[in-house]
Amino acid sequence: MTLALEQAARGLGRTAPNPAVGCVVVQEEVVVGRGFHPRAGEPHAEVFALRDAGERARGGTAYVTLEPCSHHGRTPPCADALIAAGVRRVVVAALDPNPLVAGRGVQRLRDAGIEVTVGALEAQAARQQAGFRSLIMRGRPWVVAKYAMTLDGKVAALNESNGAVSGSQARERTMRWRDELDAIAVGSGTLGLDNPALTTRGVSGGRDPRPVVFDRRAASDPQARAWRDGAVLVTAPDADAAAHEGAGITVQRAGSLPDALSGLAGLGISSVLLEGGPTLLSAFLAQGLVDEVRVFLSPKLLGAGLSPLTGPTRPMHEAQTLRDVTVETLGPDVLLTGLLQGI
Ligand code: AOF
Ligand code: ZN
Repeated sequence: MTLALEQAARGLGRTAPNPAVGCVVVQEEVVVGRGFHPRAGEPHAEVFALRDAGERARGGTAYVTLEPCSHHGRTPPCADALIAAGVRRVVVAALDPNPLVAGRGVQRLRDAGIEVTVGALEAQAARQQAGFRSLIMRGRPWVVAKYAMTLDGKVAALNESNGAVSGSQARERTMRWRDELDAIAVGSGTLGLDNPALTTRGVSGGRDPRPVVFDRRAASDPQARAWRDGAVLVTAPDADAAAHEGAGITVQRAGSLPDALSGLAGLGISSVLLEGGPTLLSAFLAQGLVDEVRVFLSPKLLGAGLSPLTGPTRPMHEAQTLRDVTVETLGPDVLLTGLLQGI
């Protein structure tokens, strides 16, 4: 299943609104087929793995990171493909929450006499499929907040916006996330101060996330670097966005952040990397709209500086506390991640 998850990861950032799914076919303890879902509309992971395995799939075991589908969508049911290939056993990481599947895939396999096990590396799979699961179960994208701060908790020096906080390995990791998530979001403040490109750089075979700019008044410069193909302006229902519309930018009107997120879901965006700044992040956090946090801590001290959040303050016993925390060192920096919502 670890190999299947690695296969699935190759589709991250490319499959929305579908999940990234991987499949590995094993015959007598030898891997004979590998596959992953490359993008919505193309065949599912099982089809590629079965093609790769050919006749060697007969009597073998298929490891799939998501329950094989039982419905005719843009592609025919994977459960039927596994049955036709003569697979003897199927190991599934996570059930498919899609109401069109939801257990029917497993049932179909069992009805055909195939032995099915569910739950292998389920937590890892669910986290990998967080965007898809969030779209299906909540009608909004999975939101990952990312920032880098100094040891004294500052994201920037005062009156300076472009000084990098963390080192090159942290930067490489951030670029990988940009490659893996559907969209990257910033507030109008960050757009105005930094004029960020919001692209993926230095990742081989990488692709850029869709830029999303939260700008309630539609006052941001329509010539800013972020406004490339596919960019989205999220603005108030009554804002004058004529200049942005004229520049070919997709304008998403919303009266609240939850509405904005449903709007992004409607555009097929299943995951969002929230990259700045403090005002936008504070608003998302205050409304319980951040699902996952990824923070780099760098061994630097600034004294006075900009905090990652603007408030409001909470008493310690009401602090928003991450679960499933991981800690990793990246050169001199520490990466801490955790969840604020379940998947
Ligand atoms: C699988 N294997 O690799 C994926 C699955 O429109 P379609 O035909 O692509 O179907 C999309 C649905 O299929 C999607 O919402 C999810 O329920 C499932 N995705 N299933 O067996 C795969 N990507
Ligand atoms: Zn399928």
